[in-house]
Amino acid sequence: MGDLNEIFDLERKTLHDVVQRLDMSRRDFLQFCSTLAVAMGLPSGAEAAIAKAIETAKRPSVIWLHFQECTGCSESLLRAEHPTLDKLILDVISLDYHETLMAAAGHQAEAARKDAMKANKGKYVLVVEGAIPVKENGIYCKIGGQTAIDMVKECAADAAAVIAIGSCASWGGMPSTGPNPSGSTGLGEVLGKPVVTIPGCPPNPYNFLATVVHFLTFGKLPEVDKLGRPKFAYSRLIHENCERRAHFDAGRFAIEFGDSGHRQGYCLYKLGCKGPETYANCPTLGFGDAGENNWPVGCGHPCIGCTEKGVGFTKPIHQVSRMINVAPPLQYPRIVEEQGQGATFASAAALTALAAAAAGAAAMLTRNLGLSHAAEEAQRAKDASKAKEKEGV
Ligand code: FSX
Ligand code: SF4
Ligand code: F3S
Repeated sequence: MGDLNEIFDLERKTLHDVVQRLDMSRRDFLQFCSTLAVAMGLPSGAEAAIAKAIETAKRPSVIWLHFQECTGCSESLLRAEHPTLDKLILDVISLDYHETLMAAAGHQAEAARKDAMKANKGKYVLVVEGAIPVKENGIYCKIGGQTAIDMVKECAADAAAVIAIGSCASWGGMPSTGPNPSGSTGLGEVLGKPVVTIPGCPPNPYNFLATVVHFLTFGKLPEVDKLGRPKFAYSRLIHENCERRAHFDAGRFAIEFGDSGHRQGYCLYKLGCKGPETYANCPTLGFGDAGENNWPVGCGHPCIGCTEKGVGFTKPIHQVSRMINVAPPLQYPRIVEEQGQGATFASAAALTALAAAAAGAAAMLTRNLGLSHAAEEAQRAKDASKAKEKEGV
């Protein structure tokens, strides 16, 4: 790690240069480096190493390919404000080929790609956006007469690092939704080896930036989970960090869009929120630099599980989520017994019976949550009358 004081030294020409080019104050630049360090879960002092890498490291050449997608990944990057993408292109990466952003077209564009590959052989970063169709030898997606399959294999052969950006490139995403007529799939499957994936539709631009800066700072890509996702961004369930979690725990749910629960910001579980089975840092990072709570659930829409293979674009949006590791409590004990209603043997027995029923039916909690409110109330009444029967009332 570098020495923070060295980086903070205003007299250093390089830092002065970099903040000039980024059009940021020195304080904002260092704050940007700290934010990235925190986002990556790096220890204190890492911000200095990041600042130094951005300041001095040679910008890696990036070749960015587009296949079956909506260009939302690039769009979300263009919405990153601190710093903006154009400044990042100049100062952090050298974007040598990007069909949407480059001025060149046709043969000129293809020549730019080949030149960048040749000049940076073994050193460039390949970023792939969009799914790759594999049916009929990949004829459903061609660029310059070359199939996506061939182009991606050609570009990956001499890349120093390969990153799949967005859910489409990570595992097929939206284009792979059934019946998937073109056989759309993810980059790793086509290359036959694991790649770093930054899923999300679109992905959070800071997760991509942090991954690239990690490569720049440490010369390697960050640690990933079994699906290739950087652990710093995808190791926690959305449900664990959601601001509506207290409502979930308290059993307060929006039942319909626009109902009073929805308007009061209650939990969206019963509207099909997939936060309980989706790993991503959306609640903590937010999107679009538009202030707090700017993420799907924060805006009142259930998470559709866009970062999660087998959930996003696979499960119906209204279907209730699988609970991976957190079941909501069915009830809490009263802290203070109500006045004049001391516990009797009969009520203690009833509580024991209820507790046993609750414990034995832990798996049913999840199922119960999927029931409509009316059905749930009916279920509760039934359980209560059963308990009374046992009590002999
Ligand atoms: Fe779109 Fe990217 Fe979704 Fe896919 O993002 S935002 S369809 S993940 O490949 O352009
Ligand atoms: Fe948040 Fe969704 Fe979990 Fe409710 S179910 S707490 S809205 S992530
Ligand atoms: Fe996607 Fe859910 Fe985050 S829909 S953007 S993973 S909140």
